Amino acid sequence: GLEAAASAGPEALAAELDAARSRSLGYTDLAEDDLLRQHSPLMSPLVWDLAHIGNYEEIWLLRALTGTPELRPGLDGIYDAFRHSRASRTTLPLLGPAEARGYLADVRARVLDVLAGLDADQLLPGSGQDRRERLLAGALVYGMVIQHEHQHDETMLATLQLRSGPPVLDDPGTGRAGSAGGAGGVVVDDTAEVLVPAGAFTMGTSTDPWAYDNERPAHRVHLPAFHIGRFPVTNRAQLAFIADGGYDDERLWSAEGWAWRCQEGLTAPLFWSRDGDVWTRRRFGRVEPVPLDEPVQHVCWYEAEAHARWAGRRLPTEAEWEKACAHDPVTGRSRHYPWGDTDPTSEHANLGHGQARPVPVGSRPAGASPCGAEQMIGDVWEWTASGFTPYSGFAAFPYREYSEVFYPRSNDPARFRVLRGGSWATHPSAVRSTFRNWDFPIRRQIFAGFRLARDADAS
Ligand code: AVJ
Ligand code: FE
Repeated sequence: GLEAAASAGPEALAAELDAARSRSLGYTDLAEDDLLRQHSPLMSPLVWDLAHIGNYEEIWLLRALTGTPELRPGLDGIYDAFRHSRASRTTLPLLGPAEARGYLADVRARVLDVLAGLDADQLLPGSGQDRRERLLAGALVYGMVIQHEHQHDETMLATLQLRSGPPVLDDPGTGRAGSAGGAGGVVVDDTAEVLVPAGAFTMGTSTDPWAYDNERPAHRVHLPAFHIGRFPVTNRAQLAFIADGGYDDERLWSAEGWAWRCQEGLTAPLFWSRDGDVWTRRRFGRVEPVPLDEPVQHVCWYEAEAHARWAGRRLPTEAEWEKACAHDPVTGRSRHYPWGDTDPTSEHANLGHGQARPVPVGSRPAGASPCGAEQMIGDVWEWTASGFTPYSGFAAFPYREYSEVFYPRSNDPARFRVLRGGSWATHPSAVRSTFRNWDFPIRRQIFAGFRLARDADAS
């Protein structure tokens, strides 16, 4: 895992960099047209993501660490995510696929030289005060770049899911997920809840060297008792919501949600269609019946909110989600992952594209948190009720554009909603109990579902 890589020094970091690169190159091993085309106005052309990954690595692991000049002047402007909307990126003078791969390889060769010249001591957590020392402490800047590449890999998977036409990706893990019920064929109650008693817990972290600025600092949060779903909401439950007219019942939706539902004509999760009495979903170019026991994905925040209201529940706040995921009432500590502090394995969590879909609820009992919530890490990102706001004591580091520019503005108090827990497409090194993701409440192309909650004293 990442912390282990940081403490193991340069060779382990090189291996993590290499693993991320294999993934990026695997997802872009496609025909030129598939790389250059805009598969959806919501997404960049894949060749933009690819060179952006290299440009980010150049900026942080070469220029910020060693002060080297730009390798190819002009690229920063093209690959600055804030300068150009995703929809406009095909009009830029992008590097072509071969050029982009060459640029990535050039950057990486230099990065490995720099890394090999570092002293393992410089990568120890907590040493040093100047900017370069702070970037190196705990290998923070390497963690940032490795996680960044994996985040774009997940984004590229979302692009490939939006792509129309016959499949271009292998379908990993087929047959291993099982489709009927939980572990070993045991059918679980997918609407089961667990209780989280009232009390304080530690939210966020001040010590994890690879945590982003928005996860800091650690702080105590007191919460009243609440119930939370043992599992994420399943396709079975989403079908019941559909069958009960949930998409047509204005009373279940917020005003903005209803306006959006009407404008877009939403009737089911993205990629679903009805074929007579059977609901199917398109998954990376393959059409298959909707599997009842899998967590629902490709729903926006507004759909999640309407479903929760229909179920007589609500979305958990971000603090509730993190307490249910991480708080250990025996030690009083918060865990790095629900099951403890050890790195995720496939027994604990469905992460890292081991399979190209969520696994059925009940399939990862070894990953349960102390309160008994399962599949909090992996499978689907989970929408929370909370807007993306800074924790008290937040300090942007090492750059404002990772988190700070996404916080609320006075004229726009809740632009982004927080998602937690990672998806099947998230690499294990890019998620943990404290990790915060965010997106607009209308977004459905991300691998996102939700979990339900309610106050403990309400029934
Ligand atoms: C944290 C996933 C919202 O993809 O927009 C990638 C991560 N930041 N490049 C995003 C990110 C810069 C970010 N999310
Ligand atoms: Fe980026």
